[in-house]
Amino acid sequence: MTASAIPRGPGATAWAPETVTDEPYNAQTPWAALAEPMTPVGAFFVRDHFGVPRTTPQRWRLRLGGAVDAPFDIGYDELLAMARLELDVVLECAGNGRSLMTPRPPGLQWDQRAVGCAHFAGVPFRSLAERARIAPDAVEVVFTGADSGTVHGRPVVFERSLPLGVALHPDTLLATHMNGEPLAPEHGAPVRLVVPGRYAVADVKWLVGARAVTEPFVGVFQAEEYVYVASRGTTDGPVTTVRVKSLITTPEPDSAVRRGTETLVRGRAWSGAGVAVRQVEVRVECEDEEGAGDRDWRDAVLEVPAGPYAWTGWSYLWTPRRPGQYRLLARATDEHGDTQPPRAPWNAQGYGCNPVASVEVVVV
Ligand SMILES: Nc1nc2c(c(=O)[nH]1)N[C@H]1C(S)=C(S)[C@@H](COP(=O)(O)O)O[C@H]1N2
Ligand SMILES: [Mo]
Repeated sequence: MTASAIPRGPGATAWAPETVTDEPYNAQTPWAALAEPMTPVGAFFVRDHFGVPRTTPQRWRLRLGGAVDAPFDIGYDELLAMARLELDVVLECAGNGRSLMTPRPPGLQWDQRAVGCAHFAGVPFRSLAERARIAPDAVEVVFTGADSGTVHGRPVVFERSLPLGVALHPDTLLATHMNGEPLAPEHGAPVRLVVPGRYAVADVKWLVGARAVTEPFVGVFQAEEYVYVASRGTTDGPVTTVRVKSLITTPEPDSAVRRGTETLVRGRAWSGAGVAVRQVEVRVECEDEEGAGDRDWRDAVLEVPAGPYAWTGWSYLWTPRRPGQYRLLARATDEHGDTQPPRAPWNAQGYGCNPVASVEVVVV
């Protein structure tokens, strides 16, 4: 998918994300926008911990330092002049779907829509790291945002680290553009990190610093928040790779479908770290009448994704026979054989919630 295929112009401003909290501003992607192959910027979910720090491309500088031989600063124009890379990437908040967990963990009560897929353009971080010459004993790179605030009563700057191998991956991007436009303020203008296939907390917005470190970083957003705690079925530790997941985008939840009408059930599926979606299955359950629904899982038709880090569109043709209350279920499996579990794998902070997708509709 190219940036030019993204609907823009007057219609683009009609999109607005659905507010979850006002201060700081957090919002999820509306259902209609999730039906688009690339999520319009104006509809893309927003996750801010401290609010938007304002800067301009003219004033912006990025400092590369820490355990490096040749620390340096770089400005926006110089960054734009470097060799560029374009990638379609799914961004998903690690807390996406938290409201589906029982008992409900504290935190933002996202439903399933703290997710979007966009076309990013920028410069691989690796190009800058080569110039700085990272020391041989460095183990991680800490990325610093321009935003700060108070967490657990302590002053904190937004910082996250990546293992050296991930930071230096050729697709780890210092993004300047999203869907063909310079980054919007709420999405990290002028430069943010985009780490394909990792939960989006890795994608530090309003990036102003990157420093190599010789000991693992233990900042608040690394070692206290965005950590699996008391996980059922998985080991504890910081959130990393995105888990395989799907979303049913049409019909929308609680909508009405006509009996006897061919209905195209549609959705999206994705997994982490460039791992392809191999299969999406759909199941239709009727809640009113025993046996009226189709209790088997059936294969959906997969579209070809725009790239290794983009989501996969899928569809399934359904003709409801009887009126009643129905539940549509979707289950994605990736090429590693990982599949969505029937129930959310619970953990205390509510991360990595990837149960089978479900939508309730009424057949009239
Ligand atoms: N500097 C900074 N970067 C940040 C955050 C933040 O609060 N400050 N939030 C992170 C989280 S938790 C997510 S899910 C993504 C959300 O990116 P978006 O708002 O562009 O959708 O940004 C990440 N990068
Ligand atoms: Mo997030």
